[in-house]
Amino acid sequence: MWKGPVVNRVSVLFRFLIPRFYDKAIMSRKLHARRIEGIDKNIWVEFSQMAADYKVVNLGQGFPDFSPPGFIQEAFCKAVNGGVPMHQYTRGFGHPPLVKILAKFFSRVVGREIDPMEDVLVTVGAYQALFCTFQALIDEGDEVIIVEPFFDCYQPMVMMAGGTPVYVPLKPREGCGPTMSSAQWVLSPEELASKFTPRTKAIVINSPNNPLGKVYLREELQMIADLCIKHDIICISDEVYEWLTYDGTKHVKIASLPGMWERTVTIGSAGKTFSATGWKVGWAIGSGRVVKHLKTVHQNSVYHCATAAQEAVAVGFLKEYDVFGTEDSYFHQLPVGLHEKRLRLANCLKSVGLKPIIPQGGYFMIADISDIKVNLTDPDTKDEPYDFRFVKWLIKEKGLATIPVSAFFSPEHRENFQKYIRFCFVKEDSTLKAAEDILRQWSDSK
Ligand code: IK2
Repeated sequence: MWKGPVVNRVSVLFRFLIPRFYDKAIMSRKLHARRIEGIDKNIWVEFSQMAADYKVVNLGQGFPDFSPPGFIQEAFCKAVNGGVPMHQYTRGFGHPPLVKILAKFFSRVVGREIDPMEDVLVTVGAYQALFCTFQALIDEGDEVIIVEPFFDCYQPMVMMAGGTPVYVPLKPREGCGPTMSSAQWVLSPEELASKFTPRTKAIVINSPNNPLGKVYLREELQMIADLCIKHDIICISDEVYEWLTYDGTKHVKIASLPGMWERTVTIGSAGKTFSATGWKVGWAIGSGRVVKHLKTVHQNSVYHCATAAQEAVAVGFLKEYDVFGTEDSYFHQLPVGLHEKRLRLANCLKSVGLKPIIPQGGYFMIADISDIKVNLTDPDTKDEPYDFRFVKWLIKEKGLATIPVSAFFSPEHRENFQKYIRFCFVKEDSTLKAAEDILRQWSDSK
């Protein structure tokens, strides 16, 4: 006979004989922390699942459906076969070979000496670099200016840190012709200036921008930099698509402008850089005075990223350092290949009556769907924004996955941006062809 304490026996009986009652009894207290209230929805979770469930042609989430370049795959294999140290912990703030080459590489780009041990933090993708930045720098009551449209995670991350997002939109200039470019979407300097208050702690910018593809000009960055300096705030600059620009557009690092190094955290991603999004290696680079606080969050949360993946990324950057600016560089080859895909997608979208906005950078294209008439009758989606309903219909009825653009806007402004959907073009030509076939067949059947 079981001899446990009476309380335990009663508890076990209670638990196994009356499970429903027991569950209710323990679940009646509030389980979740306040910081996660209202941020449980996530477009990547929702739409990636739908794309998988419906076995679609996937121009949704931003990942290449082709292999990374051979040299980086070989580097990974070599790392994995490289003996015991490659399978064990390395330095928590970044594998030494990786932080050294990141510092060397970006010293050249930013035009100043970057200290590998002080100024660089390696993270689990750019996502974790963003998380560490917001957690380390934003306090309860701080305001963070976010430029719309924005990569969706900025908003929940600011809120989780206790901050308040304050939005300022990029808007299309008046009188744009029928073919619009992301260059025509601009910030109003007056509107931006009006968002600064004594509580403003930081601004988040993203160039090239996801989803619009806007690449900020030096003058636009200078205007933002002047405000950052005037109001003594931090600039969080998400530059994960920094090598992907088209038609001669140049990406400029805001950290390279006078007075900005000390107050800028620049976020990067090896996943985007080397077409290996599953490796989840990213980084934050900035003055050691700022980055040391990100390290505090990192050491108390993730602590360490996969050693072999970091080793491979280091080898990739070492190679790129030597060929930088030449045709042998992957940072040259990838945008050259994507330029063709971008034109191809734009032509196809136009031919079926969608109005694409031609991106200057990145690997997404948004298109205006307002001229396409579709009878959206699914009762399950009736309370959702129009673009969400449209994208779900396109997945279910036509087998093509895209992403609704209102997800990249604040709840306050979402309503005004329900007429766009986002296409990802970092895909094999065969995938783009399959998407074209779907769109053309649909267009012919109307
Ligand atoms: N910052 C931006 C601007 C990103 O686009 C991403 C990755 N986005 O990919 C999903 C999509 O838009 O389809 C990140 C940060 C995160 O990058 P990483 O994968 O390195 O964490």
